[in-house]
Amino acid sequence: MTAGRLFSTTVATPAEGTQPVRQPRALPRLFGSLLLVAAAGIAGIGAGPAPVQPAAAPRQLGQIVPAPASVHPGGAPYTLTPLTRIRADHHSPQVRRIGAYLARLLRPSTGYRLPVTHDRGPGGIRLRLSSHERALGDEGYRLESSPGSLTLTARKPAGLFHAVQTLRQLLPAAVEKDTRQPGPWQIAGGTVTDTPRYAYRGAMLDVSRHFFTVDQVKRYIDQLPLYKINRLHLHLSDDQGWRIAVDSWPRLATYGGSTQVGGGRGGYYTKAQYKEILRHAASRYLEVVPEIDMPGHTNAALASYAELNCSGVAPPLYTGTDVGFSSLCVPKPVTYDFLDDVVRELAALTPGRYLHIGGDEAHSTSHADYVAFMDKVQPIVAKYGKTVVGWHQLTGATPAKGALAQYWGLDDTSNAEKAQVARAARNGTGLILSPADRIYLDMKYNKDTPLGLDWAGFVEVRRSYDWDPGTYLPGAPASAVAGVEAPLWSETISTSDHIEFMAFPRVVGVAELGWSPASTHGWEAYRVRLAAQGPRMAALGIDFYRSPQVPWPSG
Ligand code: NGO
Repeated sequence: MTAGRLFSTTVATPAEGTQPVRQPRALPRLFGSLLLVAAAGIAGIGAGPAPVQPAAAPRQLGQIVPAPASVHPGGAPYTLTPLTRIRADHHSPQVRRIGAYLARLLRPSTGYRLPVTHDRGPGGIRLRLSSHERALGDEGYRLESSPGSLTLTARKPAGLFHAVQTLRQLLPAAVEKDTRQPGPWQIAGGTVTDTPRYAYRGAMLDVSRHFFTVDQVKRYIDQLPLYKINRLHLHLSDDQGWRIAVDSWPRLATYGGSTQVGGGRGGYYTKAQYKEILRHAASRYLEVVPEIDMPGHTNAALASYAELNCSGVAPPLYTGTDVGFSSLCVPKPVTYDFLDDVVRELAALTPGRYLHIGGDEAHSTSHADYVAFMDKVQPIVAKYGKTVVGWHQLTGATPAKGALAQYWGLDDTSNAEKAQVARAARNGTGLILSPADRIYLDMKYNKDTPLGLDWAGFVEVRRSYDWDPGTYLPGAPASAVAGVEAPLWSETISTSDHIEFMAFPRVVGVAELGWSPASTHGWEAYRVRLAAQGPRMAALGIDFYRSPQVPWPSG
């Protein structure tokens, strides 16, 4: 239990010098327990009851999720007023867009005009980019709050964007509402300096088993960045549906995308629609990782083109939920012409660096064929300038240089399988950790959860949070871990409400595993901070699962 780092007792801000931390006037019950935990952390005596001392940090600064690397509370708060300006004091259009995004977030609930200006005057909310801030890296930021101004500083725009998310969380939850609220709108005095633990902090959405519209995907894209998630992996093809238009093989989408689990209408993204998703994701600093699953999970493609089948006969479309029965025809040359076209078109659409080639559950492909297939496909991905990502079965073949393997095993996956992944990691394959019995968002929370699957067991909120990516896979060097990703498979998921109920709040914990220093990790402190996110998620209209493990505020 090391929550003490969140509540550093050093109380210095450049603007105001050193001041005593002021005790908040009224502490809600939840905050009281958070302070006990924090005080225990400061004293280094574990999570038992402890006196609240030396002084309480202002409440908001202790509630940020993911926990920041360092928080120094201090001084009087910054207050938003009807005259507040947002000063994007940099020529970068990205900074101006972040300023406009912040204004759009704050205007409806505050009712203030919040003009976004380019001047460098004093006061207001200042968005600064500074190339000198090396320590802030690609995504880090500093937030300094004092009565005179609120200054966000970063080396890169992504850092400023994350700073804006912290700023949101420092305002009352009602700021997230889309109608005017009473305020006051104060941000506790102090400094937050923050950088992520991992560069890869992902969420995956399976748009194949059930199709999700552009608007549904955009809604999820709007929700994830609040917790500093920075990758959206889209599972674009599977047995039940091919969801992205490919000009050179048009039936993939028009026929292969025409249904879904249960036999509904399905759908697919035209290239223009897919670009709209990409644009929206980019505006939220989310890199999209597209996946075309192969050589298994390919019934939709095999049904669309007879020549892709070893038999030359196309199977019917599939609307069930079995896995492992389909395979591209490894010996046929047309398979690689097909994949060259698909990868070329998808890579051309993709601004991000990764292209996910699946590789899981190829139960209808022999091992020798699987290895031969991966040897042929990975160079195609490289040829079109992308880095391979594959499910961890890829480590049973020869992962390309620089590839990432996505581990989706369980705590009790065989040692041999874990060892194979760890060996690849020692040989330079990076790891994305998605242990299914920890962070598969489609696993039921408990036996009564109306949605989801349970093949990996029930995954309550604590279970999804209470593990360490750095030490999870025995024998894998901590430096091989690129990050974490929470997949949401959609066999039973077909609406935005479903997405939100299964993802929230578990994806918040995954975000914290990906962002926060290991030293801040601790369930007892986290559950209290997570509880404080309840009203914020509710204000955003997110229908999250009210886990009994979390002391949500009543009302
Ligand atoms: C597995 C399987 C998917 C299922 C999912 C359901 C992987 C990588 N392959 O995860 O096809 O949809 O479980 O939880």
